[in-house]
This record gives sequence, structure tokens and C-alpha cells, in this order.
Amino acid sequence: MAQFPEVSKQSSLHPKPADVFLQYATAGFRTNAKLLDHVMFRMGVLATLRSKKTNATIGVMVTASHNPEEDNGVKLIDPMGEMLSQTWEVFATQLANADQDDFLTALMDVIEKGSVDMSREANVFVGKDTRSSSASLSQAVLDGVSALGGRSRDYGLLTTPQLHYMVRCHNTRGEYGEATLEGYYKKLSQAFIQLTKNASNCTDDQKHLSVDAANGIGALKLREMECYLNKELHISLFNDGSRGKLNHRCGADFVKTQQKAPTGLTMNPGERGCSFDGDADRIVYYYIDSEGQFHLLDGDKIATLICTFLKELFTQVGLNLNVAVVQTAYANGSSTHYLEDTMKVMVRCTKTGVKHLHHAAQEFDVGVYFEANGHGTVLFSEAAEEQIRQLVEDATADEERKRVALLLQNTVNVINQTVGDAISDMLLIEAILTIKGMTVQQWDAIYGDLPNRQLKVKVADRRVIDTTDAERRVVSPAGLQESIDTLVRNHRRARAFVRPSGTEDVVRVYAEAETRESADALAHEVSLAVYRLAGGVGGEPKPLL
Ligand code: 16G
Ligand code: MG
Repeated sequence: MAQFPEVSKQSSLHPKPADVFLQYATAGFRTNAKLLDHVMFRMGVLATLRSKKTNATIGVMVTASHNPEEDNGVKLIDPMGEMLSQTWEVFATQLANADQDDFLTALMDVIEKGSVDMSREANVFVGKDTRSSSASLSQAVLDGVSALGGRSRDYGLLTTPQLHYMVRCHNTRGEYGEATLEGYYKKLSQAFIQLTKNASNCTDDQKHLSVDAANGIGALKLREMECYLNKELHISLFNDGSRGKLNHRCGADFVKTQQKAPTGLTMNPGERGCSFDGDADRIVYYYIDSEGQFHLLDGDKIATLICTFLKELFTQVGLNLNVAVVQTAYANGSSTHYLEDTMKVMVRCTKTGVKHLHHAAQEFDVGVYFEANGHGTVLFSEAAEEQIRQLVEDATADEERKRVALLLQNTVNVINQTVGDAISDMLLIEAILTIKGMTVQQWDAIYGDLPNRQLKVKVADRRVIDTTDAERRVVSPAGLQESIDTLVRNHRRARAFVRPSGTEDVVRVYAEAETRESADALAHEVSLAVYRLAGGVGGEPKPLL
């Protein structure tokens, strides 16, 4: 095809291997890095089209988050810093899987179906994590952009949320902040310093936090940020990538799924620690008590802390805002119970995946969304932000109202509203604990988690599992939901659900119950039901020892 000679030429330098099929899923494309060169080139092309379509800058992040070092992945970022629109996810899958000889035809098809005006200019921001494969893969993205005549800006090493932030800043002409790393560090750290400056009696002990950076990009970026924090937070950085392997026995995903401390981290009993994941968009907290017992404070605990704090401030200044918490089926039953019954907060449940939570949270004045795995943030509607601004500017307000209004404004500023951001979430949590003079144990005691267990089951084709009600119930295969219901009835305060994973070729099983033994037993029983009714392979799941 004569229209795109440069695409044609460049595409042949990034050829697609035969029989590789990949789907743009919850977190974009993700697989072994060796299979991704053509996908990256094609996503550079697609981002250029999307930029023309939206008349705005689009982001492309090269990362595989918490996956092992040998994997990589890519995801596109839409103009306001949100996830790529779902219609375009289909185009992404189409372009990535077109046979080498059919690539230009697929390109023309996407241009037509997406009604892209090719005469428009295009601008693409590119970022990458620290994986050894990321350098050449992000170059392939840049090649894709230039092949279609788009302009690009290569930010090099960034956390995923930092790239989301850059895209939003640029597209709002600086209204959200300056689209540079320095702009990001300054905005967040100044808000943090303002938030904590009047906290009384904050001792050095309270200012100390251990951070496990999963041997990933978060370590580099936290180091860069430290000088902006004016020593208001004392960070001991572990798993900073100087020795250990990325995500190996460390990081937020490991800690959450294994329910134990990361390797490579030393902490005294009672001290606070937190773990980022490989691209620093998730965070979980924890501490070890004097008996050596590990206590996890996951996304549900984080959402509750933030929600409590915000509601208190709104009450103090008499702001009547509609606050909601958005969770997924993985949220611990105790957290939902506490939020709804004790705090009287509206709770919404969505399917797994940030884009679902994000969209649901946009429906409220203030939407706090967190997945139990630690991915989340807070969204403020324009009207809510405007009301906070007016309070700050109200010349007639007394000192106390002014103080609280400023706290609210700095809370808004410390939050990265584009997507969950481990660094931003960490600063917000640290600020809240400081302002409330609260220890990690006191935070943990707000409610007690029900013991829970997650397991995976291998099946021949995980697409046989179809779910409804935000993944809380199964509609097929026939009989599976009835089996789960029967099993759940045999345990106290129990709940269980199964869903096909969006990132791995497995069916995930979740169970919670009143006791550890009960939760473990129920998870095992449900995995057996999945194995038997959904075409399990590779031997029956074994009970946990
Ligand atoms: C991806 C999602 C995460 C979700 C996880 C579920 C984004 C940015 N990330 O990592 O939100 O919790 O997938 O994985 O949306 P699973 O489908 O394999 O359980
Ligand atoms: Mg991540």
C-alpha cells in the first residue's frame, strides 16, 4: 500500500512471529519480552492514531508491573491520564495480531473504523520501567510513532503513574501540574509538607518508614524525590534494585498474595513498612508485632483510612459531599461491613481492573477506589474541588475553618487522580497518620480482617467460566455456583467466588471465613469444584498444609 511507505518499511524491521496471539487485556499486553517487539512497534502506531483521533497527547508505558523480570508489557494512556477507551482496546488487539503481510490492511481498517482524521498532528509520550528488555522495546514504540509521522517525547525511566500524570498535565495545559518529573516531585512533596507541618509532637520515630521497592523503578524515583521532602519523611529503602531481582520474593503483589513480609527487609516490631509493585502503581502497608506476627494493611484498609479522614474534614467544615468507596469482589467482607454499617458510606462493587473502579468512582463528588491488592486513588469531581477552593478563599472564615480548608486543598494536591500511584498514596497515608497522631496498630484496629485465601486452578480453557454481579457469581459452567453456595454454607461468616484471570492462564479462587482453617478449607473445596466442573487439568488441587 502506497499510503504508508515508512510504516511498511519500519514494520518489516519489527516483524511479527507466526502463531503469536495476544490480547489487550486488563493491563494492556503482557507476556514474555521476546514476543513483544512487533507489538511495541504497532502500539506506537496505534498511539499515533489515537492522538490524531483525540487531538491530544497519548501515553505509552512499557512495563509488566509485578510480573517476573523476563516478561514485559505495554499499555496506552488516554488524554486525561485514564486507561485506553475500551473500543480502542479492540483495535489494539486487531493491530497486534495482524499477520505481517496484512498489517497495513489492518491499519487502514482501524483508521476507518475509528474515524481517524489522518491530516491531524500527533504527539505521544513514552515511559519505561527498569527491566532489561524495556530499552529496546520502548525504542520500538518510538519507531512506530515516527513511522506514522507523529512527534514523541521519550521520558525514559518513569513509574507508570508518573507517565499518566505527565499526559494529564500536558493535555490540561499545565492546569493539573507541570509535565516534568520535577513538577511531579514538587507538587506532591509541597502538598505533603503543608499537610504535615502543623502536626503536633511528631517524633522522628513517627516520621520513619521502611519501603520495599520490589527492586523496581519505584526505588529510583523515590530516591530522586527524597530531596524535595525536606526530611519530613525518613525513608529506609529496601529492595532498591542494586542486588535483588525485580519482584522476586518482594513487592506489593508478593506481600499481598503470600501474606508475609518481603525478603530483604529488616524491620523492628511495631514499625511501619510498605511495599510497592514493579511499576509503583500499587502499595500495601504492614508491621510485625512483638510476637513476630505479620499484619497486612491492604487496599481495603487504605481506602478506609482515607475515607475516614476525608469525611472528618468534610464534617468539620460543613461540606456536604457525596463520598463513596469503590471496591471489587476481593475486598475483605469486614471492610465492606465497616464502611457501610459503621461509617454509613456508600460502597460500590465493580469488576476487577482499574478502569472499572475508576469509572465507577467518577460518579460521585468524592470517589475513593482501591483494589484489595493496593491499587487505588481518590477522585474529586470538579464541583467538589471548586467548593474546596471557595472555602480556602473565603475571607470571612475563622482560623479553624481556614486550617481545615487548607488541609483539604493539600490533600487534593498530594493525590494523583489519574490512576493509583504508590508514591502519592504513600505520602497521603503518611500525612493522615501524622495529622491524626495514629500508629499503624491503631490504623489496623479500625476493623479486623476476616481470614482469607486465594488459590489458582489450571483448566483447559478458562473462558468456560462466565461471571455476573461484579464477578461475585458464576453463570457458567452449570452447577458451579450451586456447588459454591453449598460449600459456603458449611462455614461461618464465609464468602467465596471464582473468576478467570485477566493476566494469567488460570481460574482464580477467593474464599474468606471466620477462621484461618475455615478460609483455607473453603478455598480448597471451591478449587476442587472448579477443577471438576470447569475442565481442570494437571492433577487435582491439593489442600494447603
Ligand atoms: C491487572 C490490573 C489490576 C488487577 C489485576 C488482576 C490494571 C492497571 N491492573 O494487574 O487492577 O487487579 O490485573 O489480575 O488494571 P487477574 O485478572 O490476573 O486476577
Ligand atoms: Mg503495577
